[in-house]
Amino acid sequence: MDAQTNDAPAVRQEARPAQVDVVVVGAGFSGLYLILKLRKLGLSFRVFEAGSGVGGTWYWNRYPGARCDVESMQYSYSFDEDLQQEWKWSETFAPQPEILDYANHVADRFDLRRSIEFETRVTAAHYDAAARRWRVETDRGEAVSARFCIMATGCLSAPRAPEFPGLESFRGETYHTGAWPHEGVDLSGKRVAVIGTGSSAIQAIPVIAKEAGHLTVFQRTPNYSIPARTKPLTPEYEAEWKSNYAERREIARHTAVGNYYDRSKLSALDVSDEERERIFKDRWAVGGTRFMTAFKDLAVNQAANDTAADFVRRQIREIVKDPATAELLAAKDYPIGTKRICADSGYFETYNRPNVRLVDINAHPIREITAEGLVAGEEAHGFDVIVFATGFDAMTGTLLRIDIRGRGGETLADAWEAGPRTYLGLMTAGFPNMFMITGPGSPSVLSNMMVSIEQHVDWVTDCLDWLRDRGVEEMEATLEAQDAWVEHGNEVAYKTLYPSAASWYMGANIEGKPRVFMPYIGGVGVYREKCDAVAAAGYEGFRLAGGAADKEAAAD
Ligand code: NA7
Repeated sequence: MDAQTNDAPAVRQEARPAQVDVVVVGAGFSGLYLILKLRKLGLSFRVFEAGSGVGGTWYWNRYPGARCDVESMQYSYSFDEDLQQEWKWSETFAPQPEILDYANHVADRFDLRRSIEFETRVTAAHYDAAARRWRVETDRGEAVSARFCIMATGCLSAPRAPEFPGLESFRGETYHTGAWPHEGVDLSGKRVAVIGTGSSAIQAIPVIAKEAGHLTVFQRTPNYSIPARTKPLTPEYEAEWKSNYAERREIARHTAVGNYYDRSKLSALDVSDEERERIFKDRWAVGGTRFMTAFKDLAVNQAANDTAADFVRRQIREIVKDPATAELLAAKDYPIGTKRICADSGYFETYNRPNVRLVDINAHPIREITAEGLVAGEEAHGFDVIVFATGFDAMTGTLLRIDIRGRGGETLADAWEAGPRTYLGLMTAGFPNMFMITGPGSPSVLSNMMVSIEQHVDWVTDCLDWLRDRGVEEMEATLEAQDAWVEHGNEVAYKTLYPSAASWYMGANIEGKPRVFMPYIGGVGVYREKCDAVAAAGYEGFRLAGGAADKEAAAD
């Protein structure tokens, strides 16, 4: 029986066979679209979701101020014309509750909920090479046998909080932004600490500051942030998008990051100082992370990047009244954009409030958490609430928390000991018939996730159809194809400035995690072409076995 909550109204449930064609792990935007596509194919499948509702990232990340930094009109599915015409976004950048409403709307509109087993976490997946099937186990003690396993587990779904000594002794409340209570948290009048100044913190801090009695922010690394300047969608803007949706979506699918943006063709170094300043000012006034597309070379040329970083630092110094605080907030040690650029709503302005204080934990490290609060440097701070905005074990964390064993019992943790290795971010050698949606080695977190999710789900389900037509029972990335893809991924990454930052893209936020640049930075369009070419060539780089594949092998 599925647990039903407010998130998941009672619905008719499907039969739950112990043997299916496909197991899907996760019912976020990837899982939801997969259900639709698998139904169309007529394959049998089961879908397990740890949460009590759909929406994945947007189900869990309910912290105050949570909002998407991709524009609403583009952060949605494109697969259904009626859906994209009928859904109405309220703002240019949608707040989390509205995106969750959208996920729920999609689930209801296409009657997807009946296929999902909520509050069921997949704990293990072991491949039986003789049977060519996965045995998938859940925390409800069930085991399911599936030919294919699709990990639609998200890239930022394993929240992590540092293990500060004394944490258990704290008498107040603690929360992680990535696992925020669904009923909300009453912070009114309270003494609140926020640890971390990443994207989540930068969105949450202005909202928390307004509600809390006092807020202390503990910063390890300052972040570059651009004002989002979200505003209500005008009917004209919406109509313009909706009457050009098909064309704009198609253009977006072939761009670098999957967004329909005006990307500059100019180098930041080819224009006069005045012209550059005017262009940055325009982008700053428009708002949002498209600031980074002001010039074509901000991500690849240090001198060009310096001009953008310098511009943002100057804005911070203008906004923040206390010069010492402004200096602490002005990022200097890494190129702008190489840690994920943030989009905020009044973040830097918040430090002008009398009830907000910034503590630099490089100068005053957090030594311990106490019953009353925490000790940073020599100072004891008293708190009622500590908010951990300390991020995620990104891209690999969720997969590695599942006991995944491939051919011969090798664990995924062992296979990825030196960092994730995949072919196209879709499969890993040694783990046949296991697909990842937006896995490491694909554009994923560097792209508009909706675009990448649709591309992966379409590719994987087309592939399943193709395999079924030919009676193929097993598909596995070859080591050669995987090695070449990893090498290519590194090559393109190291042509950019990205690897120079200690970012979660590099695994640098987790102690002991291998430092490799995990997403594919070659571009969404280029990547799509590569995936399509691989499929057109009969799934080049994959070893196929069973059915027609065996006959072809025998004939060779
Ligand atoms: P992020 O971007 O990983 O930010 C986490 C923040 O927490 C960041 O400022 C970290 O500082 C800080 N942090 C992490 N560990 C510690 C310890 N031990 N002590 C103090 N501070 C710490 O996570 P978010 O949730 O904000 O955003 C994740 C993505 O979600 C975001 O990029 C968007 O794509 C959406 P650090 O920079 O590591 O020094």
